[in-house]
Amino acid sequence: MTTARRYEEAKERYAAIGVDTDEALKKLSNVSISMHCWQGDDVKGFDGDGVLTGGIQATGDYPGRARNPKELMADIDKALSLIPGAHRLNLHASYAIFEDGEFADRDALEPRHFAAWVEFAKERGLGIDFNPTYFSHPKASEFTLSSPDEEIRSFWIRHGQACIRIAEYFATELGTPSLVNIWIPDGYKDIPADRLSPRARLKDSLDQILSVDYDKSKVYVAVESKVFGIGLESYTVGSHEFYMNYAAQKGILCLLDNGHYHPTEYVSDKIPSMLLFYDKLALHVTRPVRWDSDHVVIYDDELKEIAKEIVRNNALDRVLIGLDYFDASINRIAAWVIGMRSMLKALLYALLTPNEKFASLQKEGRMTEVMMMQEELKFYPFADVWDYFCEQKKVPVQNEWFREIQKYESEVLLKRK
Ligand code: RNT
Ligand code: ZN
Repeated sequence: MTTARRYEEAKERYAAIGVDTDEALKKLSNVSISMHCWQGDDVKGFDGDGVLTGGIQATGDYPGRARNPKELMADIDKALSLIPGAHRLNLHASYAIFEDGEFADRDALEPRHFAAWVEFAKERGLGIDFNPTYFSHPKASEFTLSSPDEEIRSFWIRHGQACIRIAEYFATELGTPSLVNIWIPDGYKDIPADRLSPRARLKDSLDQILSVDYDKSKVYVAVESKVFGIGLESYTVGSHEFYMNYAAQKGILCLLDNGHYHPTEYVSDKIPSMLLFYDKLALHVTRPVRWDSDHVVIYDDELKEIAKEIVRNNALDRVLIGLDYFDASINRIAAWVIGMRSMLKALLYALLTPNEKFASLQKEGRMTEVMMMQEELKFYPFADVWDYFCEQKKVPVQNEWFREIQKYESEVLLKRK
């Protein structure tokens, strides 16, 4: 049976429970996910020795890592060609591209160091989001924005300010706002004597970063909290409460990374609360396995719950979805494709749910029916709608995309020695 025929049958089944599949696909078409460049090279970047610090880890040594801007761009292109829809690129400051012999330290970065990325994005119609890089740098060996060393702290404040200017340049050039997400690794391995002072310094540093004059309709600044990092297990300066209060007071965004909470705590449950108090919310979607391991995003229960909270609260235009993981143990381009396709699938699943009907059943206390229908829905012909979407967007349907990966691996990746 053709994909179109299967779609027609699925459409009828969904229509019978009040779900319009055409409408769902239209909404899905408008969704842009920010794809993180750092999956392509194990978070090494181009401006240093490539040693990843900051209490995060990319493990594995699968062949074919992108070693320079040209290779990374080619790999991103390959990935995007296998992902349905129009998306965005998420860059880190450490991915600055320097012309021959030139070098600028993180506090001296300028828009022109990202001109090649803008050109790349323009040609492909991508927006760009941005992240200051507060790790993998000699001045980040201990603390950054919360450093007691004023010289180090001001270096990193200047870095944050530089990143806002660069993001404004992205937004202006590309005609779409740029999210600047601030995450710092600062913390202590063991029980600190003073929990307040580092946070007071972080607060002051953020104030100084935000004091630069920037266009708030072009640049959205977000802060990303964390519970702990490797080697920093006892205390994290940028905790959830710290940033949630800071963001609320300053009118900036919170970014929730679902690997950054206690293992029994769910970001899906936090989304509606955030939506009641903030105009916009940013996400780093990842998959924590026992810790903040940043495994590839797959179509699992929490991903589906996250997607449901975005969709059924009509927040597709208020939640800025970005992915954040780095798996070096498998084909890195496949890792991107699986994560991006999984995120889109989860959103589609949520769009194909009779959300209003479920909400009214809940209101009437008919929770047995809610459970029954939620279980029945799992076996509706969801895959037929997804396949049709891929076909419409002219990307390979089902596992056909993997053939492209195999070809690229043997023709390109395995030659990178
Ligand atoms: C680290 C944070 C942060 C990084 C990226 C590379 O725990 O999740 O977002 O993963 O910025
Ligand atoms: Zn993150």
